[in-house]
Amino acid sequence: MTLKIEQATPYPYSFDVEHTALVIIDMQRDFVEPGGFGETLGNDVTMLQAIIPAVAAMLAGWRAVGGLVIHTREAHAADLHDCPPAKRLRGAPALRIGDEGPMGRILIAGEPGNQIVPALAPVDGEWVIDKPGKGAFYATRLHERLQDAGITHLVFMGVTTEVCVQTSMREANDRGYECLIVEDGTASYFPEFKAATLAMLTAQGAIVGWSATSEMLLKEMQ
Ligand code: C5J
Repeated sequence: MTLKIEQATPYPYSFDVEHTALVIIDMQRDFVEPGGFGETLGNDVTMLQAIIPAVAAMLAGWRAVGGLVIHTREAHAADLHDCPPAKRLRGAPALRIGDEGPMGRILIAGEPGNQIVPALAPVDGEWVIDKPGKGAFYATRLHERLQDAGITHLVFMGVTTEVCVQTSMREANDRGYECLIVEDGTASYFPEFKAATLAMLTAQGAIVGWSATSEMLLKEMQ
C-alpha cells in the first residue's frame, strides 16, 4: 500500500507501509513521569505527557495497517560499562545516571523508570531497542535489522525532539532512509527547541527529512 502525504513539509512524502517503520523514541517513564531522568535535570515533564494521546492514536493506526513498530529506550547496563563518564558526570542533576531514584536506578535497563509508559506499551512482534546513546543507531544493531527487514522509510515520534529524536533522524538520514517526523507526536521540554528542530530538519528541500501531523497520516492510512 503506497500512501502520499500531500500536505507534508516541505513537499509531499510518499511511503509504502510494507517498507516503512514507525519509530517511537524513548517514550519511557524516565522522561515522562516525575522522579525520572528528565525531572532530575530540572525539567517540567508535563510538557512531554501532552503528546501521549497523539502518539497513541498514531500507534493504533499503524498497528491497524500492519506496519512495523519500533520502540527505543535510552538505557544503560547496570554496571554502567556503556555510559561514558562524560555523560554521567556532566552538569549538576539532582540524581545521576545509575543513582537510585523513586522509579529505580536512573536510566538503567530493566528498572521501572526505564519502561515505556503504559499507554504506549509494546506488544508482541514490535521491536524494543535499548540504546546507550542519544541516537538509535549508535551501538545498536538497528540498521542491520532494518536492512534485513527491507525497511527504506522511517516515521519518527517521541522525545525529546531536539535530542534523541533529532539525533536518530539524522543518523537514519545518513544511512539512506527517507524520514518523516510527526509534528504533534514529538515534544521537547523547550517548545522553542521543538519549533527550531522541525524547521531545520525540513529546510533546504528536506535536508534531513519531512514533517507532517498525525491527522494527515491517519487520514491517508484509513
Ligand atoms: C535526552 C532523549 N533528552 N531521549 N534524551 O537526554 O531525548
